[in-house]
Amino acid sequence: MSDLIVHQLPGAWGLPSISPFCLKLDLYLRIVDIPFQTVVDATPFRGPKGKLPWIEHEEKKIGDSGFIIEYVEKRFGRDANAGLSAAERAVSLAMRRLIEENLYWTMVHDRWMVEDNWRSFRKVVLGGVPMPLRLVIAPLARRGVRRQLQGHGLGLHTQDEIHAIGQRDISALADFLADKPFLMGEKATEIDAVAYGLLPNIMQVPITSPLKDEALKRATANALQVGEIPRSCAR
Ligand SMILES: N[C@@H](CCC(=O)N[C@@H](CS)C(=O)NCC(=O)O)C(=O)O
Repeated sequence: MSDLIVHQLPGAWGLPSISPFCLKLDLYLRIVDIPFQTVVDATPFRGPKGKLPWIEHEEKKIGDSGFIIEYVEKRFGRDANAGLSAAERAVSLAMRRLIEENLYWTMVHDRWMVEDNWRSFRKVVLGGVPMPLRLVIAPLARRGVRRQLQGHGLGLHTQDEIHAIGQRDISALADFLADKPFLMGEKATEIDAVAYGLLPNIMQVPITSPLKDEALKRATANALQVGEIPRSCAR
């Protein structure tokens, strides 16, 4: 049994985790073939950064999927980006920022701020919190997310503007992928874990969203298909 323990948010809708960052780490560890155990946390508060995912390994607790991947690379001597040139690594990093620092927040807006979506999503995201505590936590958590969205800047835009921003990101990703099997070419690299942590969390979620519509529209044209990376990385 592996001594690498990954704490993550629960799964739903056929996904191992409803958190893009948790799903990213899950996929990354499969790409570099490192065994791990998962522990499902109902809330992110226990982690060293107060967010999920986080890991426990050899007495260490590490938060943030990016730092965890750096740690894993050093500790296990694996690098999913090994075959990439410096320029390709730079492109991959820029793409990662687009997905994690921008597109991610448009998804957060859709789940937490769009009234109809929130009504169904809150039962899933807070599903591990017992009643009646969940009723108390739900509006507080939502207020916290609203503040994060405003601090980011995205939350200052109208809903239509936010959707247009997210759709442009999805379209850019689909254009970049084009007819390649993976984003950087023939092999899965870190950026595939990043992208396929987030995209199924948009496409496979039973909510109404122009982001989902855009992703599904583009998915028919190329490999942006739900489950493509998990299948090809399955241990
Ligand atoms: N930069 C972090 C982001 C992690 C993150 O935002 N996780 C979300 C779940 S998708 C979370 O725990 N949010 C709780 C909060 O912000 O209070 C990473 O790469 O791990």
